[in-house]
Amino acid sequence: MNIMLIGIVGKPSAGKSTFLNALTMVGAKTGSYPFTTIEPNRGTAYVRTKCKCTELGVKDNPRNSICENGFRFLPIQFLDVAGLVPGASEGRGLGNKFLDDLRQADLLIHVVDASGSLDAEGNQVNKGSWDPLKDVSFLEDEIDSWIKNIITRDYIGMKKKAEAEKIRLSKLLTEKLSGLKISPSDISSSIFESDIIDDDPKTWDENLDNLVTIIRKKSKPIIVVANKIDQETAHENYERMKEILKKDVFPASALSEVVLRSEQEKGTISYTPGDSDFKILDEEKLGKKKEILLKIKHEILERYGSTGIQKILNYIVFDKMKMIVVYPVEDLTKYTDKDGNVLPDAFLVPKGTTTIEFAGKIHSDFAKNFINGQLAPSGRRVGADYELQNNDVIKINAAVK
Ligand SMILES: Nc1nc2c(ncn2[C@@H]2O[C@H](COP(=O)(O)OP(=O)(O)OP(=O)(O)O)[C@@H](O)[C@H]2O)c(=O)[nH]1
Ligand SMILES: [Mg+2]
Repeated sequence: MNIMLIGIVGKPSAGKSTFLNALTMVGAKTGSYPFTTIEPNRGTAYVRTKCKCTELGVKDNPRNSICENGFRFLPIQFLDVAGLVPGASEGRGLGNKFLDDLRQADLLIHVVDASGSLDAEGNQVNKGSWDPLKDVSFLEDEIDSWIKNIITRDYIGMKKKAEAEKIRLSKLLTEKLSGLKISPSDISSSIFESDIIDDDPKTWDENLDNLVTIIRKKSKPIIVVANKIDQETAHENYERMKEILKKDVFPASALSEVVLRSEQEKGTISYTPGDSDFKILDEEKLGKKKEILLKIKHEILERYGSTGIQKILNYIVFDKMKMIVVYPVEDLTKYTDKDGNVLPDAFLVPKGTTTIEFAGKIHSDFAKNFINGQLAPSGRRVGADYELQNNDVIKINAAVK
């Protein structure tokens, strides 16, 4: 089953690699100079959900995920790319290379320096002198230009081919954009929402920009992170961003999360990502760091409820992408796989996924030879079109061929 891939984007020095480290502790290189990252960094982060094991009263043996204190942590892939500067889609900075790294992303996290202390190219300027809202519109424009360039590179040829071979332009467009993880249904609904009439080329020319924006919003939704919220100039900017953008803006301090997680790893504090507090365990070993931690406690955790990092991840997966958790099993009474592992796998699938679609994701043969599904613990049989519910434990029955 494909794991969700989220791209981390933004201008140089906004804190993208720090954000990845905060989520994953992979140790990506960070620095206060632009283009610290050149080759993309990958990492795995985990969303936290209540594990089914508590409800069923069993001790589980997770394989594809982690269970801790009754919480299931499910993996999500992250890609932290090089900084984006104006004109990137035309090849400036590290240009298209970075954009091409994002082809497979399901969603983008735009890390913004909310303190307003970096110019468009990521160079330090006076604190608060740059308006971070400019970064938001600029990034959307760059992604649009990137998609549009891919289409227009061969637009005339595409139109000629459509006319000569009597193929719909939308079909050729779908082929062209298939490498960008843009689904045929996103493309057809985008065409529907624009003023394009599929077999009238003139309407395509007039509405292409609009179409590209609609496609981008559907296929690469963007969540804005108002990072460096620990800086004094950041809060006001964040409030303004929230007011103007209305949704999908979150305050965060990636650096604070990195500090908390590394102290937790050293054993000086006890802290669970997403929590609004921590406990000091070893004051002596902590030494001078105690001051920094207390500052994080008062200025970030108490003010915003958390560092923002884990909250953003959960928002993306469960609210924005509307994913649910499903546990496939072989044995309906013991909730085990064929090797006796209890609740071994927990998968994130989009809400609305049917039993047969789920079967196909586990194994293509399961979908081909599908008989029905059975829910645990009730044993209730469900058909191919049953829409899976969050926390369903299901056995797929397939004919043995
Ligand atoms: N105060 C503060 N500083 C931060 C925060 N997040 C990152 N930084 C600092 O910002 C600088 C840039 O961070 P990086 O994570 O390297 O930025 P990047 O976006 O990956 O930069 P490039 O790879 O050059 O594009 C570093 O000095 C970080 O320590 C934060 O939440 N608060
Ligand atoms: Mg970086």
